[in-house]
Amino acid sequence: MAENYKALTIAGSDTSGGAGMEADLKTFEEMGVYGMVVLTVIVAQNPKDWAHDIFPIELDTVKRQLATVGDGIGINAMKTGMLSSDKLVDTVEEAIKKYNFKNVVIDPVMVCKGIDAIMVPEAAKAIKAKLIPFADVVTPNTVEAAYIADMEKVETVEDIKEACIKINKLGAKNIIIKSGSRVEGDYMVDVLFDGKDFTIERKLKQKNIYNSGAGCTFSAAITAGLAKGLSVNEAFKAAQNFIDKAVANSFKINEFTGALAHWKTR
Ligand code: PXL
Repeated sequence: MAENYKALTIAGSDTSGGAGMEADLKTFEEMGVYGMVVLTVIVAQNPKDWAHDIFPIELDTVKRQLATVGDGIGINAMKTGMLSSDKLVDTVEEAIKKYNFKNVVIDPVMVCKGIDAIMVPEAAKAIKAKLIPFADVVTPNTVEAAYIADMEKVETVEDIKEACIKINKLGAKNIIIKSGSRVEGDYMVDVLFDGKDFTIERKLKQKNIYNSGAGCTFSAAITAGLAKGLSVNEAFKAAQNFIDKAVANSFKINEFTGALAHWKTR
């Protein structure tokens, strides 16, 4: 029998399908990994203005889902996504310890596309204190990296490197900061720091694309790579290839936003 790899996402549902656990599951599937979900919140968008409303799942329901996977199945790797309260973050921390989850990828979702204010400050504080120390890989964007590293701003490659070192000191083993479109200029950079060496990938910014859900997808692709037994460096490269194709083929879904084409590496 062929070996099967299992990955878990502890994340919210983006009803519109582009981000959150929808992006994670599509990515796991495309990368040949069996995906499972512990649902934390449901995000519904207002059809009139696309404002996001967040509906949390009961904490006990989250715990039951964690037991299903932790006690009932087992995993090769996991990631986190939207965790909208400090209690939820505590629950996830307890589960990582209790079920001894390995290959833990923390995507410290604190901001959504377009808005750079931290959504839920108590949850962000808890993610920094409780989850960053357990991370085999943490995948912040530059806004989240600035928050975690306690820096005023992260806007240049030098800032990114400084943030990586600071976040490593908090206990995260590997830090991957994706600049996306937030760093100035024609190029974007993805930086991996393993506590010793930096791997820096510079790419021309793609034009006329949508990148909603790109953060979730990138982090899910790294998780899938780790689930398959790749090293962090190999998983980083594989995730870049995956995200580049998905973004290059992104498409408009309505007057407000577009989505990635997760199937383009087939
Ligand atoms: O991209 C951040 C994100 C994560 N998770 C869910 C979301 C969003 C952004 O909309 O809806 C569920």
